[in-house]
Amino acid sequence: MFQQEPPSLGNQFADDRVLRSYLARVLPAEMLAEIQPALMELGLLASGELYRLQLADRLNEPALTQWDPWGNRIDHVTVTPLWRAAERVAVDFGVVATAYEQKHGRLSRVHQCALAYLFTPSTDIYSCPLAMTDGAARTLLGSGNEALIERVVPHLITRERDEFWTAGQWMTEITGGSDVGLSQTVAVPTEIPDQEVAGRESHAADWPWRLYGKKWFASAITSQVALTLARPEGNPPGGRGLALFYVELRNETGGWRNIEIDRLKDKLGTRKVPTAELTLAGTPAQLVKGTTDGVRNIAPLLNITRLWNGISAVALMRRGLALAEDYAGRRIAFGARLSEKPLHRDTLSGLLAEFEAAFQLAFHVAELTGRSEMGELPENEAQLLRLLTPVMKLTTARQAVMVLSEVLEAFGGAGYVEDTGLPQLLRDAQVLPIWEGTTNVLSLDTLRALGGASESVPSPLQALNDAVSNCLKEAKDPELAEPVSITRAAMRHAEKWFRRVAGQEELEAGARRFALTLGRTMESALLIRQAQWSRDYEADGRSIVAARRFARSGIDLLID
Ligand code: MFK
Repeated sequence: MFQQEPPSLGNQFADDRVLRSYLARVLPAEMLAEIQPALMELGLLASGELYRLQLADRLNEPALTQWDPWGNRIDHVTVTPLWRAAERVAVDFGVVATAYEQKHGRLSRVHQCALAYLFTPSTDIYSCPLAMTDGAARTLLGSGNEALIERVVPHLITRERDEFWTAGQWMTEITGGSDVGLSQTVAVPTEIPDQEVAGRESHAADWPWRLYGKKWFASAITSQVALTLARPEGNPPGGRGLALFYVELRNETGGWRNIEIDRLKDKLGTRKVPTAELTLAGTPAQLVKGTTDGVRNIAPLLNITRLWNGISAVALMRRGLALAEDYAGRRIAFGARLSEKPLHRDTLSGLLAEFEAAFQLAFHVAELTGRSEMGELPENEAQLLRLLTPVMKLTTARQAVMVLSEVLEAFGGAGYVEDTGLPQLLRDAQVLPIWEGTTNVLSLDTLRALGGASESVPSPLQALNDAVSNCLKEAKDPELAEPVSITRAAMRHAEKWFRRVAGQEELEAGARRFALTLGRTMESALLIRQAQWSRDYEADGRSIVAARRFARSGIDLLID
């Protein structure tokens, strides 16, 4: 009887030419030598123990038990075995901590993103609570709230398993999904009896607000703490009338602090993540920073989780391609291995080019984020980071959905069959363009980052133009001449289009094509730079092939 050999994974660090070549270019050799053993170890876990557990754990899902047998409301949530293992691995490898220890200064973010990239595909989106934890740490550190920084941040960035807390983010409400300013949760000041304030007998003085409302999509509800938005009574409508609050989910005896879990969300993918619908029924809370401007104050969290979204997008693409490439060497059809079939090879190399380009952009934003966190970004590059964060998130998320859909097809029917574990890749990827800002919302954020419409080219766009030119300057190989000229033309076209439609309705109507064009243009430029480096220092022409393929695949999506 015929039995098909399944795809298998090698060490996910050792086998990843794209990651290794990138790290070799951007990291000093001593740093790479120092961090490489842990990356190897994580690459081995990702292809071995964690991957096996992921396949074995396929049918397990988190569960909510709302009542005990005796009529008490308990809202007990269990998570899957892989999730429990993933937390331990994340803490041991410092998947959040590395970015805050800053052992390697501005490159610590790149190091952390390399860990997150290796960690993500075999851990069933445990990256969600890690992204939120990272975003909360960054937000609190920037808030100037010394009491919260001292009390909370050490738990978020620790390498001690028993000390580790994850953070949640509760922004989304049924009224205000993307339009967060429509949120209806209210914050009411607590009346604190004088003697409590004086004697500190209760915790009322530590929790001067109570929150009332419903959150429609709270991130993993297993977190110890959360950042959320609510409108202090009497504040005006809109995002400016919201304030940013800090919440601890459970009291000293483990009971919920006036939080009810109405249900876990029943989603297309990311099914292992216990995202939930909540009622806040007088939840004790503290202000993080002022009584207004909640949207602006939570923005650092959004920008970090958008970086994670991009790293997750390239990590899932890489996983799909690793499996598809391995399988192509094993599967025989029409008289030969798929890897020997020109059409199959051509299909995979198109996907590889998309992945390589996306990888460069996601990690470039990590580089800029790391420099920003060290206070090393000049104004023009700070504007570039603000612009590239939404551009990168939306571009890589769309690429992930396209690539993973094709990856499933590369397995034929097996890609559509659940117990191969493959369909989960596409389902999980499909969330990437939705949460943390949809493609359209982030296209509008791209316009916001450009400072609104203006007749002249705004300086963030100039900063992007400069960044593209700097990358292209490095290309000397004649094979890169064509991609260089396509990329230059796309950048010029984007600037010209922006100037022409400034102030007109066409600007908003075309914002998505514009943002994707910026994303793909920057990806192309970065890939060209990497390809030249790889030819010069590694005598490897494979990224040149990818750069040529990517540039020809349509990077200018604007329609005049
Ligand atoms: C692997 C990852 C796993 C993730 C797991 C997720 C699980 C949880 C699921 C979710 O709930 S995901 C939901 C995430 N939701 C969003 O991302 C919201 C999407 N909507 C937006 O991003 C809108 O653009 C926004 C809510 C920000 C619009 O709100 P407003 O109130 O209309 O914004 P406005 O008035 O333009 O901006 C307010 C201020 O914030 C402005 O500053 P100023 O007050 O100084 O003028 C803006 O410049 C600033 N701002 C907005 N976005 C910013 C920002 N600043 C920096 N960076 C940004 N991204």
